[in-house]
Amino acid sequence: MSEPNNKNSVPKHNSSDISEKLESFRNHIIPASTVLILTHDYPDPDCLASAFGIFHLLSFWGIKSSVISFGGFVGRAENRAMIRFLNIRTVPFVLTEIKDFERIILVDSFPGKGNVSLSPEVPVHAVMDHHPNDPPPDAPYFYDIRKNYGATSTLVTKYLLEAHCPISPKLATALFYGIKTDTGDMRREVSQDDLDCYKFLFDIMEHKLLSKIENPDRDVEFFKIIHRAAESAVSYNDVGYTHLGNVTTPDYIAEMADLFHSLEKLEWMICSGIFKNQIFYSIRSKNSDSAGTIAENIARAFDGSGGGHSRVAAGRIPFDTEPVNKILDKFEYIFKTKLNIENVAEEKLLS
Ligand SMILES: [Mn+2]
Repeated sequence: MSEPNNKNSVPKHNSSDISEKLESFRNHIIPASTVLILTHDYPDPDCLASAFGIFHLLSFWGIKSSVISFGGFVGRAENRAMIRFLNIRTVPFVLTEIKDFERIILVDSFPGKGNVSLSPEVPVHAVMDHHPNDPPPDAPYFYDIRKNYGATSTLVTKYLLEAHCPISPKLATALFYGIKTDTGDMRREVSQDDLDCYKFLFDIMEHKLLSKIENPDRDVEFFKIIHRAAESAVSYNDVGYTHLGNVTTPDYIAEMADLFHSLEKLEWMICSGIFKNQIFYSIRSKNSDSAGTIAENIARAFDGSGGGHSRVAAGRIPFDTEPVNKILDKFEYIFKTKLNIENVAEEKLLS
């Protein structure tokens, strides 16, 4: 496996733009010697790979002490395998001391969103994301937000290449997997840059490791969750919905949304579950451009947090003050209204 030193096969799009951004990013971070790289709370492969890439870039620039951290934990078996096989070292957010870090970088997430365990008053220094968020015009931090990108890993790959930072086979595997999962194997929201980086990384990654990551050993709980999801799944025309009850990791909610969404008759799939006094939900759509907006509107009705992309979105709703069943009823009522199915009869999804 060789390291990509020549840039002939490297995506050229917006390279001047990337070079300015890279310079600005560097100026915002250097000369710090301690950096916290933070992702959203229940990290997916795209944010893990992005953080891993930034970690490598910072160490290439001579920063000795940077730490990848997130507030929740990694529940999905594939993502646990990714961390294990690619040696991505992370530190739980509760074990970090903010004051120990001179700089804070958010990847694949945005300041003030409810899915990052950083108090809104703590200043961040850099934000790299592809979610549809707009920083205030006077934002004091560096930001590079590419709403047209399918993955933050694409942006990070371009930074690494522009900086001439070596990309090891393990790092390439992480970034490739980040792009692969966030674009649904190039199925949705893909830019030319995503595709170019995907092809570029394909040639230097470790394919056997990727196969191990994508086919991990699973615990019994996973199969019990599938059973539970299948038993409680209902449909309203082409909208599927299943509520998982209490789950041991919120990742199950996204996983079951993905799995059941592949059912041929469904356009939409919504999955909810309860974790730590919150209702987590995931929304999937095959053709619409409004999953993110719907997730955000639902969250707003409850003082929760939510959002995402046009076809993949999620959110969470706290229920400290009211009984969970009441909140769940209201949650169902709101998503039915948003999808114009409030008068459609409920059927068992798998009957
Ligand atoms: Mn992402």
